[in-house]
Amino acid sequence: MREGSPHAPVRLTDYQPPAYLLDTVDLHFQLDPGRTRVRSQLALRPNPAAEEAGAPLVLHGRELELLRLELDGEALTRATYSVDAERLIIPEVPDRPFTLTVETATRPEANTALEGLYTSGGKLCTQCEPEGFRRITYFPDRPDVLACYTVTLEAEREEYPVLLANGNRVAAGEGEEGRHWVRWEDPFPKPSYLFALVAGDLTCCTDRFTTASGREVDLHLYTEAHNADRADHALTSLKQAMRWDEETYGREYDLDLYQIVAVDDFNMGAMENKGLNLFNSQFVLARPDTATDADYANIQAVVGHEYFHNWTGNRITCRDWFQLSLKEGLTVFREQQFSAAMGSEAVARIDSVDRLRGAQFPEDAGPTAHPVRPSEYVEINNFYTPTVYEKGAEVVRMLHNALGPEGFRAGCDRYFERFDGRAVTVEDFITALEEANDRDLRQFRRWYTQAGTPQLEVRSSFDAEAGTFDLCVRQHTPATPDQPHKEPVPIPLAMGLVGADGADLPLQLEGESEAVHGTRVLLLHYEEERFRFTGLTEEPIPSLLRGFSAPVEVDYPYRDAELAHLAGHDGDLFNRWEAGQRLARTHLLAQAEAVGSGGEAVLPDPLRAAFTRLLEAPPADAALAARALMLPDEGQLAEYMETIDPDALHAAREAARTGLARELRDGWWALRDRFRDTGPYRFEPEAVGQRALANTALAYLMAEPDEAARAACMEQFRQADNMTDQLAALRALAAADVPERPEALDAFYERWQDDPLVVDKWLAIQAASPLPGGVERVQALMDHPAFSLTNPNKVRAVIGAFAMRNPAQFHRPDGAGYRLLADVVLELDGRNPQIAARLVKPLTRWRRFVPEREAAMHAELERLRERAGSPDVGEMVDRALGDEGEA
Ligand code: 0A1
Ligand code: ZN
Repeated sequence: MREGSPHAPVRLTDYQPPAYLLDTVDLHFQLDPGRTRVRSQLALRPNPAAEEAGAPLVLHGRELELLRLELDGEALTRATYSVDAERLIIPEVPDRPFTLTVETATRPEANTALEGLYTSGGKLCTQCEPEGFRRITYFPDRPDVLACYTVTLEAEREEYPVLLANGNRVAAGEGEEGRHWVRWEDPFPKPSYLFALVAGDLTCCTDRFTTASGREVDLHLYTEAHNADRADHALTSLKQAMRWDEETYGREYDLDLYQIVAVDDFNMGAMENKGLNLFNSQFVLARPDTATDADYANIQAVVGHEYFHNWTGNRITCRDWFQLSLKEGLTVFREQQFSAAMGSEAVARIDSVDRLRGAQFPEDAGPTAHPVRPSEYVEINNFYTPTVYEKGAEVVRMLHNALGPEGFRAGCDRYFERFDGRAVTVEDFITALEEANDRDLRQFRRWYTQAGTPQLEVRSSFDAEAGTFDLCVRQHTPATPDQPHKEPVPIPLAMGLVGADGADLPLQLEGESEAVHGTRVLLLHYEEERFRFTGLTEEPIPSLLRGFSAPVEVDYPYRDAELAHLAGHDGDLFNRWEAGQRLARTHLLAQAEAVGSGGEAVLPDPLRAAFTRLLEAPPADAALAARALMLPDEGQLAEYMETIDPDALHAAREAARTGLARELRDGWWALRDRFRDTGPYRFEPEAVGQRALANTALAYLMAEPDEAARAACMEQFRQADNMTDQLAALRALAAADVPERPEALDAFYERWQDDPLVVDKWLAIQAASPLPGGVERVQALMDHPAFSLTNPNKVRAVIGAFAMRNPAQFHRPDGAGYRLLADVVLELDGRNPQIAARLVKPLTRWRRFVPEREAAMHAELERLRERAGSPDVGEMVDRALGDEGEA
């Protein structure tokens, strides 16, 4: 049980430069899964920039066995240092360069937290960001201490024929008793969080890349032998990313070797360790029959993301963890640009905005809201959030749009030049942009320090006689924890005025001598601003926030006909999609309200009309068409309800979905027939879009599963030569109460039971199925031999899918869903607190729900507060309970 609040927060304002600098690190690992010995030699010297001279030397360390400690070759006696659960402190060290030798032991096999050195599927591997290195040896484990590493790995040859670390392989040899060793040298100074090693029996898939300046880079992707035929797509993606970064940012890769290793047990998606990326196998392995289009797209994005970190994160790193978004926001933005360049720009934008609104907007509106650059934390692992990543990327995007592509590139050039090899702050990045563009971005900095999603209230009036159209725009950011009062932020509002024929009208503001054609950006600075457009001969429809030009919520009283017009004609493809979503949202919320007051939900007429039009003339880009034909999900709709009633929302959405299925049946069949056959599997935008469209049609047909639909679905399930189509059929069957359901689920498991990544899909589909009995289904899945609490992918597939993608079942009125989630959190709390803490998230929004759900969620949070021991879960629960948490 946690007593009071034993974990003191770390504050940005307490930052102090390190008292000692590190020039080189020489590490020697005697690898063994049971007990690994680590000898470390640190070449240290006092930091001339330190606040005080002669400060104690503080090294971090956790769960380590200390075997030896020497300073300049002399053993330190017990009286000359102190050591506790978190730190080793040597109060007196020389006032000149000195060498510290530390020998420690750790137990990789017993490491269930998957931070530091651990085992995964017979391999030994590491995860050091953010504070995992301190579980390997005593060390100044902070990102502003950079050093050059030499690493010698020694292990049994038979079990661990492959020994990898960062940088270049410089030597190797035989040891005694069947052991061997390999030495690696990384010429680039790096912080400890970018250290990595891997030891195991791995197959190497190779490729090559010639950089723009003509250097040859070896690309090595390591997998287990049976997965060697799943490496092609990741290697292709890596080469695309390398080329793209050269062309777009002028950034070349800097080592002669780039290594990627796939591991099955991984807390996150992937990790950008210098020259040796570690990937959750989910984000690297793909073959058409085992991976879906979504997997292919994710792999391309994540491979790109980790590669882009080489400059934004590794060459230039973060001074402290408050600056996390300096590397993550910027890298997600670069990843988004890359994904857009590899496919359809509008679709890429829709998908990233969907992620932002699905996860970040709710976070920003709840008790765990925090600024892109937080000012304090208890457990930094809790701050790898949608706000730091996705909102951080939106802030960089606004800077990009404000400066223009050339200005932004010039600013980035300046940033790379000025700060290469250093650990810096968000402030340094913005200053580089300002200087290169001779611009003042002072007000812009607020986006980093102020939490909450700004609400833009836009009102208009048209004066036919004068030919003027007035827009009044007010911004307001709701209060968030610890930030009751908000300042206005600069908001680039990209907009256009759409005429009756669907074309953009000329935009001429009062006082301007010329009109602008197409989109223009109104830069908002104040709480309220007014704009008068002149020279209009017809009443326009405003198309606001084109391309989602800022991470804000727009409130404008659109009429149905206006939204329908925009959905059909807006020149901005993002807003064309957005108009359809807004129309659907308005009506689904109205239906939910009706259900809440005892009525019955129906398919609203404007929705039927909109879908009829879409089915008659779908947008030319099939992927875009597929997204336009999807109703906003319950999670997103919930955000717009005053008080969330999950049952009413589910009933309203189901009524619309089944209504569309029933009433537009011929249209769905025709759509499916038209786009079904995409030939042999290829991951290309057009084929991906067509599969998405045909499978959207199948999902609607299965929403009202008559015999023909069931037969077609089963046929697709059996005949599909790719996982995208097979899984789409299985998902539709798993969501329907039809006799084919168990048959298909069993056949799928039978076929794929030896393939963990495919089994994850099988688990997730069942956990996310809205059919009644969700809690019992999840309990049964947890008892299934395929499930394991020690593998984060399995936990995410079952518990994550249930709690985050199955609102109808998770929010069961008796609270059984909440209880189940809290039970799992408690089981994981002592083993893998990072994963446990992430699962608390859905409960943190308890205050938004109807009273009985609110009470049931609250009760589970109280139980967690009583029983959970980790600071990770403790911090999440305390924040969720707010003031009550401090009692
Ligand atoms: N820097 C990685 C994300 C990451 C963070 C923490 C991890 O383990 C605790 C692992 C990966 C990225 O942004 O890709
Ligand atoms: Zn990242």
